[in-house]
Amino acid sequence: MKNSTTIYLSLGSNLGNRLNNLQKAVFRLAEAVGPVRGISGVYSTPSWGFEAPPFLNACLAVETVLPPQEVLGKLLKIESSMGRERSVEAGYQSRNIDVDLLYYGNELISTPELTVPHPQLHQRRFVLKPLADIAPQLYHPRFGKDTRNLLQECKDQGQPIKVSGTLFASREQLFSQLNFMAIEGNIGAGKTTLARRVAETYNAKLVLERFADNPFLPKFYQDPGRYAFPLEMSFLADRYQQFTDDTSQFDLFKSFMVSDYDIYKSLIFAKITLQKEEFGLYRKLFNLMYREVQKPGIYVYLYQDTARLLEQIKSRGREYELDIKPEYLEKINRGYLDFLKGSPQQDSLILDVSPYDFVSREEDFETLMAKIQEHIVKET
Ligand code: PH2
Ligand code: MG
Ligand code: MG
Repeated sequence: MKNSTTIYLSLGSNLGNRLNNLQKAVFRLAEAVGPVRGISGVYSTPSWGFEAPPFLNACLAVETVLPPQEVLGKLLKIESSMGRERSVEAGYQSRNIDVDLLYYGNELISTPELTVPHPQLHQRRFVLKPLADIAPQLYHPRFGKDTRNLLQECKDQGQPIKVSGTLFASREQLFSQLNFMAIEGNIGAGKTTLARRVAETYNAKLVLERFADNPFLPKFYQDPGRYAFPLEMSFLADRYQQFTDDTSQFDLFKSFMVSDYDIYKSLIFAKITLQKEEFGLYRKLFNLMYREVQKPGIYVYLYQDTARLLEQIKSRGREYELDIKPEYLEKINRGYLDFLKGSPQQDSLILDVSPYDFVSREEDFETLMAKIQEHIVKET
């Protein structure tokens, strides 16, 4: 096998969700060029060399087996796959993503397409400052100076300012910052299926609702008026106990937790199924318990249209669910959306899954994960 080389890259964005643009580029580079070995802080920098909105810039160290020309080809491909458009006009233009090759090991390269080290890196604080985070002593093979020296001698007036955002080498690491992702949704929306996929893909601990043995559920679907209160109370008691047990056991080998429910669902259902006075009593108990439970870092609500919910309920064939009416599902959906609207302190995302089939289409699963990422990775 060919020996690998460590290369250094500069990332920049001054359009759109700049932080997520940088993050997307990191993931694509890891896939197309090689493992990411170093990631600098993220800096806000005034545009250099032209009048434009400020940039976010960062630098990466990547280990690659590709030769320089192929690396360059990958960088251009990543830029265009992210929608970068290059116009023929002279000079710099604003861009959602720019990825430049700064160093390729300590090689000196000079071809019509590629100059390495990057011919202007020593004139740019937006490059040198982040580079100094990950490679302060990296030696410039042409100037015989390291990054710190270059930074000290740099005449560029634009001062990079570190921002609070962080870039991650993998989505697993990105999601693990949340500690806990709750996946919610209507009956039959695919909560469990998606939570399982997330757990498998990103090495998360899976917390699933266990309720098949609730003795009141079949009775409730037969006679809701009579069985709603004991049903909701027993759901609450079970969920509280399970949830507390499952979320308090820390698993050293997992990156974060993903659940297919949130304790709040108890209150949402109770509001629909209970009479007013019953609900008042229920809520008192709920609030006492809710204080004690772990809150998710993100709450993802899967929206699915009623026709498909009914289809999916039918195909999983739980007998007591087969008489569920569309109106009931619509009420539940309303209940969830009202809850989300009334809980601005909770970071929540409504994911419309109706155009997707994340069970059998890998690219649909990826699209949904990219949407969650985009929601999480934003400038504050
Ligand atoms: N990139 C340029 C030109 N000017 N200025 C900042 N602050 N950041 C950049 O990444 C940048 C720039 C050409 O690629
Ligand atoms: Mg550039
Ligand atoms: Mg470029």
